[in-house]
Amino acid sequence: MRFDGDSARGLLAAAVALGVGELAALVVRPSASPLVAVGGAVVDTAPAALKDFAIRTFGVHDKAVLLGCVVVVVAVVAVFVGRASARWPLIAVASIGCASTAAATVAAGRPAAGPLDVVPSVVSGLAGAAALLTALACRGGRARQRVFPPGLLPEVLTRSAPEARRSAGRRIFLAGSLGLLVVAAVGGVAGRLAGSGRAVAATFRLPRPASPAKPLPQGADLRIPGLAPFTTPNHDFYRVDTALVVPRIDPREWTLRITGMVDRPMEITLEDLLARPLVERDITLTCVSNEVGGPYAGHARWLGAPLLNLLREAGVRRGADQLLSVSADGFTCGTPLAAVMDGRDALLAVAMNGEVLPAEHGFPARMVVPGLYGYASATKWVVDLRLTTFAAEQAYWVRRGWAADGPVKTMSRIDVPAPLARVPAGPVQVAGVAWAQRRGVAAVEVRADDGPWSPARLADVPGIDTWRQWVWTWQATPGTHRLEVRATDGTGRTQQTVRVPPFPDGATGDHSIVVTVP
Ligand SMILES: Nc1nc2c(c(=O)[nH]1)N[C@H]1C(S)=C(S)[C@@H](COP(=O)(O)O)O[C@H]1N2
Ligand SMILES: [Mo]
Repeated sequence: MRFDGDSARGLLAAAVALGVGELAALVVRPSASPLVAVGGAVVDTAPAALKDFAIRTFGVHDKAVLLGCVVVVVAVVAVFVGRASARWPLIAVASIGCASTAAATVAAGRPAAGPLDVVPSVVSGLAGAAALLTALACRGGRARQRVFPPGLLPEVLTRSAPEARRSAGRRIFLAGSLGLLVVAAVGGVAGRLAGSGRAVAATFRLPRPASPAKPLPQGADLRIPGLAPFTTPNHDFYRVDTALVVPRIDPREWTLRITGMVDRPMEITLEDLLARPLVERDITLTCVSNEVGGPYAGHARWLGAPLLNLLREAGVRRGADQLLSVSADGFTCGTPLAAVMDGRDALLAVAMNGEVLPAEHGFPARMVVPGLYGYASATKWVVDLRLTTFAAEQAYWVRRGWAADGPVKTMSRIDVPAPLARVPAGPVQVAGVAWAQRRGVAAVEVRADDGPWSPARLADVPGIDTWRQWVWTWQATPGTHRLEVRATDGTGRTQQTVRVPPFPDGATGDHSIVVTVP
């Protein structure tokens, strides 16, 4: 296919449409942008295997990659529309209309969408069509005559004008479109940045915990370079969610409803929540999508209200077995009620490592339940707690085939040396983390080249709900070697060595790395 003026016209129209759509979304609602709405719908409808692949391959960049793909698809379609526009201008305009209507429909159907959410898509379509028609008019020739009856266009754009004035008109159009594009691009980016600043502006003071966490034991952090620190700083904490745009919630307007199978439905404000006795606990959070040796695990000290007390106040009815939590962007999580009520530190958290929750991690409030993977327990931007049954309602990932219950599997990981590192001969520190929330890590063993297992030295831990650092000294000899780790939990069970992928209930298998000793 040749790239020519027709294709360029299509691309220009698409770029103007997308840019204007972003700009309009700034005024309406960031997630109402046609790009974000369609991207979000793709996320929600994509098959589980594809999502699994995206998380595995692109990691935290999965969202950028997805939006990039949507833009590429739009660009390809735009080239075809541009090429068709010379012969069939009305069909080209109609297809822009269809695309914009489709985007508007998708935007209106997104969770938490209001009636205004169609506006960015509609405005975007109008801008795209206007850009295409103007470009056609500038081009002149037969296509122009077919779309524009004589006398409709400004004289500078028409044949009757002298060539010099006509090309001046074309230049004005080109400059105008480029100007619009720059405004839209700059406005879009600046708006998104301003949006991130807004949440920081409206924040709140954290109360003191009624029940502070025990100080971390001296030896919790082995402080080995390259080893994940015991407490993960907030800005390094992994992020996994379906939100293409981070929800920005005004804490003054936030409320949490407790409904469903309860005797006394409740609605509490953030002020109510902060006035309750809050507890502070050390809990390690892990993601079911984490591959063996993967990075989706982090540790933080959380401050929050025990869910148990809240639910007791609401009065859970007999028969309920699922706590369905709903986030401001429509994501849902199904937590076994038994896990929330069995006395573990299931929290409605407002702070992470001494700071209000970062926007990316659920500001102003999220759930944290030790021992369950995040998809089944850790709803960020939570606004609804619905008491229900597993038989009656399925949560977001369960509808997509993931297990309804999500207990964390015992897992261990080698952080140092790095995979494929070159290490000197002689004693080498091999170190990493292991986790088995709710059961605790009782032992970690390491071996080289399928030799005998040796016990690693375990760091101290504050309890059974956190990960545990470990270190082992290996006598390295020249050659290429494979180092392998496995953990045993507090019940005496050693982690499953059979390799299974994350879908549908979490990966298993021993982590191993290969290193070279010169
Ligand atoms: N609203 C919302 N909450 C969510 C998710 C999500 O997609 N949306 N993902 C869950 C998953 S799969 C995990 S592993 C944890 C990750 O929490 P983090 O991003 O703070 O590390 O959040 C959970 N809470
Ligand atoms: Mo997850």
